[in-house]
Amino acid sequence: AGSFSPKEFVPAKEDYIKVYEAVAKRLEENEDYDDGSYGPVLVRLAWHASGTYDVETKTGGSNGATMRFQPESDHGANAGLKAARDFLEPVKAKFPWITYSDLWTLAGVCAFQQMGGPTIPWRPGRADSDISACTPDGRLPDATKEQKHLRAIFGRMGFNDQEIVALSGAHALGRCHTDRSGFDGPWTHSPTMLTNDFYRLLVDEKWNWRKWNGPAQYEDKSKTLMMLPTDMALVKDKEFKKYVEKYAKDQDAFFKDFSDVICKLFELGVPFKQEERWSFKVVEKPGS
Ligand code: DDH
Repeated sequence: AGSFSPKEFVPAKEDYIKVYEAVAKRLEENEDYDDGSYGPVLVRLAWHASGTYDVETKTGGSNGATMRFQPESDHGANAGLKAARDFLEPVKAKFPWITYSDLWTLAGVCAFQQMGGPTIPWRPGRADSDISACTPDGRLPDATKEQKHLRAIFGRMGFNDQEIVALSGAHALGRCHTDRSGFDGPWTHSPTMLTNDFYRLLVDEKWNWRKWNGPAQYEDKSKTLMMLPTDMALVKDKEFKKYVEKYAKDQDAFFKDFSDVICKLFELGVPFKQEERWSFKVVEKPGS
C-alpha cells in the first residue's frame, strides 16, 4: 500500500479543459430544462457544496462533495439539487479520474462563464470524503431571514459585507421552484444570462409583498419577478445598500468582484497542493 503505481493517471490542465468542454456541451445539448438551461442549478450545486464551510472548525466546504450522501442530500436547502448531480454523472463517467468535488466546482465555473459571466480562475485539488464528513443541517442561508442572519451565516464562511452583496448577484440567474424551496419565480427577465440586473432591479423597482398561499416573498409591479426577504435585506441595510448601488451602476465592477468572491467561495477549506489557478475559455455555440 502507498507504493508508486506507474499506471496511475495524473491529469494535466488539458484534461480539465476537456471536462470543462464536456460540461459546456451538455449545457448546450439540454436546453429543454427550466428557462432553457441547467446552468443555474449547476451554479446552485457548486454554491451549496461550498457554502457549508465553517472557518472555526475548518469543516464543510466544497472539499469532500458530501452532498452525495444522506443526510446532507436531504437537507431542506438542497432540495432539487439531484437534478444537477444527475446532469453531471455522464461527465463523471467519461472522466472517472476527476473527483466529484472538483467536478461540481468546475461545472459551476463553466456554468457561470457559459451564461455570460466573468472568467473565474479555478484549480484542482479537492478530494471526495465519505459519509462521516457530512455537515450538519442549517449551515446554508434561510431565505425568510434578514441582515443579521446573512452576516452570521456568511461571516461563518469568512465573508464580509461587500462579499455578501457580490455573492448575492448570482440571483440574476435561475428561479425559485414551489416544489423545492416553496418560493416561486425568477429574479430577473434573463435568468440564463449573468448580468448586474439583480442589483438594478433591487434599486429601480417597487417591491411589494406577494399575496399568496406560499412563503412570504416580494413581487414587482408586473408580478413576474420576485425577491426573497434575504434579497430585500440588501437594500434595507445601509452598509449592504452601498454595494448594491455600486454594482447596479457598474457591471464591470460587479464582474470583477464576483469573479474574486466566487473563486474564494469554491476554494473555502480546500487543502490545495497546486498554487497556480487556470482560466478556461468559453466554448462558443456553433454558429455564433
Ligand atoms: Fe440562492 N436561492 N440563495 N444563491 N440560488 C435559490 C436559488 C438559487 C438563497 C436562497 C435561494 C445565493 C444566496 C442565497 C442561486 C445561487 C446563489 C432559491 C430557490 C432559494 C430559496 C431554490 C428553488 O426553489 O429551486 C439565500 C437565502 C441566499 C442568501 O442568503 C444570500 C448565492 C450566494 C448563490 C451563488 O451562486 C453564489 C442560484 C443560481 C439559484 C437558482 C437555481 C435554479 O434552479 O434556478
